[in-house]
Amino acid sequence: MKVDSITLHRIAMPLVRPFETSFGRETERVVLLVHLVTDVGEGWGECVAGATPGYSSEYVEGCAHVIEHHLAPLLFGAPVLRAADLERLFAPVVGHRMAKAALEAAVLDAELRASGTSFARHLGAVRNEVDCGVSVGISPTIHELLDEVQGYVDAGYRRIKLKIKPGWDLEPVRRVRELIGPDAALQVDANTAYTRRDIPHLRRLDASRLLLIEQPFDEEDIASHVALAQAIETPVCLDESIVSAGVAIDAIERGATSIVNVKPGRVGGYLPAVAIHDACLARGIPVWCGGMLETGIGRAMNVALAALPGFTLPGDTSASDRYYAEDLTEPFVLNDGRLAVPTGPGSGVTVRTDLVRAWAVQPPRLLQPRAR
Ligand code: SMG
Ligand code: MG
Repeated sequence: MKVDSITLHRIAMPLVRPFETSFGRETERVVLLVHLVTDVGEGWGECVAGATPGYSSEYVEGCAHVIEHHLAPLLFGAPVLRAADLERLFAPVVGHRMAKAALEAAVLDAELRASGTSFARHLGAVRNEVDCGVSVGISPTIHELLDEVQGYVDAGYRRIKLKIKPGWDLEPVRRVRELIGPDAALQVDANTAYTRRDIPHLRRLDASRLLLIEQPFDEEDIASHVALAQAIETPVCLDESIVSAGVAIDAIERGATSIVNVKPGRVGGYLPAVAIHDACLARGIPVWCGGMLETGIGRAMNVALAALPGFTLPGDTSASDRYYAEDLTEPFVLNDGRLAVPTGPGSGVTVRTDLVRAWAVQPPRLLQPRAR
């Protein structure tokens, strides 16, 4: 394959309700989309970076810059391009995994559409639908939290994840456990809001019989996660810390994580995500698919990934209407707490270019090779 052009689209989509985590509150999602035109057809990719570097060091404008000035020239310069070669092709650019993942998704989409293969088939999916969980933000009051959770339980979600932070942890978690009953799957995500000094406090979460506690400490602080895992009964699950298969294996071997959240954007793409899945499967470590409030484009690909055999826990792969009144593709609709894995070529979904235009916050940026 040869890439003829890359168009970067910046759009903003209003969220159906604000999403608050330990690091901030979002009312809309600003999304960077990548549209490739190649000699074999077109492909779309979605970048999971946020508008600001509040969750990760990457953010929309940084990703757009590194794509335009550093990654696109590598793509245009490749004599024969294959998605499987991208990790090596992009190796001269250090980090910037979310930007790389957006391009990888678009290259994979174009390649698989051209060969008539679905993401699911290509990645190694073994299921045609996946169990879905939902991630519930920090609420202004416990009453509103319980209302929101009840709505998701009624909708059929198979697992609830609560965002926690110091001052919003033991009591909301206890009340939600009380609401949903002792057998319902419940987990928490701190997005690095605690420090090692909080271990005695976090141990008190054991009483709520959680499936796991996700990323309580700084992403570079593996040692504190080891200390917590030794002190607590609740399994510790890393998210932000896991940026590659090597880091995942190291964290597992050190006892920092006994379950892994796999997010393609965080690890540089779907193929690196499959490598982490494989490493975890080989070590008996369950994985689940994380979410970054994706539009239908990223959601389609995530749902395909979540259908691999090692994804044994429900993911943050919620239905489109949990995030958006209108999605960028045909909507993903929950059926008995599950989403169907798309079967069509590539991502299997169709991007509504009318909405890409209508929701644009900047004119599209067209990138082309200088000369061939
Ligand atoms: O896509 O449903 C979703 C969001 C899931 O909680 C979610 N993601 O750390 O796991 C996480 C957070 C990060 C998103 S904040 C931009
Ligand atoms: Mg997380």
